[in-house]
Amino acid sequence: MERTYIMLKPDSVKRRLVGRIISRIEDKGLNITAMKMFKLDEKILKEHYSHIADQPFFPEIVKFMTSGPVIGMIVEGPSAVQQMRNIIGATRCLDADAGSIRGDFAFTNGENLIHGSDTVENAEIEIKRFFGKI
Ligand code: IDP
Ligand code: MG
Repeated sequence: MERTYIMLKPDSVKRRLVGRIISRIEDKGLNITAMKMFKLDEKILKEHYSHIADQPFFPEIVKFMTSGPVIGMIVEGPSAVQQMRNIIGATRCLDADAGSIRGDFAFTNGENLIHGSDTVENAEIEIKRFFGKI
């Protein structure tokens, strides 16, 4: 079964949207098979976000992503990676379709509530990064 790494960002927790976001994942028919709440540090963010680490907005992302706890999850199901990307919506809030998590709840490009792996290969790398061997 395909699996993906999902992470509810600090704004999901602060805005008390965790329950509603998890409901959307469950409503879709996907299974949450692991979940934990923890805090990120700059070192792991530089790994996880290596593709944007040289962007001018990266220091703000670090500040945001370390501003409170996140909730990491493994989500499983057929085509879990793409199903979750569809539920999450586009990165930029103005591009995210209504009905997607970001389309319905996010109003900035940085604070966009939720991370989902973009490929099956990256999902396995991210699961290993945040959950170890599981
Ligand atoms: P994704 O989360 O949709 O996969 P990525 O391109 O992987 O998008 O970027 C990772 C995260 O970096 C985004 O979710 C967002 O929080 C932040 N980010 C990306 N592009 C911008 C931008 O142009 N301005 C501010 N933050 C951004
Ligand atoms: Mg990404």
